[in-house]
Amino acid sequence: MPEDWIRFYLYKGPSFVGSERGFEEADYAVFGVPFDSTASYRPGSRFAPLALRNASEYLEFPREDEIRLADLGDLPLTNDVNVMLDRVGRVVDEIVGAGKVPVILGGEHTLTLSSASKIDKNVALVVFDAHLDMRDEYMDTKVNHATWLRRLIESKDLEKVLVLGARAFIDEELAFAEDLGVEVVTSLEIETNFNSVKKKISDVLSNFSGVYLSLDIDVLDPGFAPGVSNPEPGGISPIKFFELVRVVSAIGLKGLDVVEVNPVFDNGGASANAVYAVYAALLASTTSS
Ligand SMILES: [Mn+2]
Repeated sequence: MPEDWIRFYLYKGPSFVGSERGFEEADYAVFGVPFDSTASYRPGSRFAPLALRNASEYLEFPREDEIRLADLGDLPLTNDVNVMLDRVGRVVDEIVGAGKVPVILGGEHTLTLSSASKIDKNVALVVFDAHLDMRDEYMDTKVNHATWLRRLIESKDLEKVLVLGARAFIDEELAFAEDLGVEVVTSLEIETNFNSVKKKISDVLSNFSGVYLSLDIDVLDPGFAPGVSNPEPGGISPIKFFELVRVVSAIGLKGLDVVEVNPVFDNGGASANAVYAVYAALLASTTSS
């Protein structure tokens, strides 16, 4: 090929964990969703897919070659939440249809309403998040980053939903969670009772054939991860986060997303922790199967 010199001398920009693997050779298919149009406090998570790729190229990961992933690129920009959800669903369908696991780089949390709706029976939904995202309505809209989990539960019969690290919610959300059997583990429980929480999570998930894992990086304390759109004090530490991610992912990942990183407010901590959590999840899922 006459253009070989272009690939030899020049670099087209970061890919997730430096992957140059094609879709056919991958077990995990990564794509970005640069969308933050329903942001209520600090917009900017649309810049996260690029920031996560950038951070991922500078971190070092033992055994990263065991994780066979392809970075497919980003969805095109849109300001319409329904268009974004439709595109996420179409791409997830293609990836799952090819027998691969989707790994989604958000963007705001709303995207999970579409990706997690593709969950099969006997797959648990596990969400790490400071928030419950189960409001009925927020800032005059029904579909946004603060309501998506309620919309998902209303539209799909999920066998098990676990929310880990929660600490910021209103009474209406807690009541909805209790009524629908959503299990909520607070950040206080994780920080003060770590070993029993860890055992409880692995006991609950042992009955399932797989997990869809949604990682909202605001689950971490803002001291570790300041660059998120809605920082909430009193969060968990990275070491405990990675360990719980490992325990959950060892069940077998059927899908994963990492959301709410906001590079506009980040000092690098949120991006690096997000990438490391994804790496911990993929390695645990790969080596347990
Ligand atoms: Mn959140």
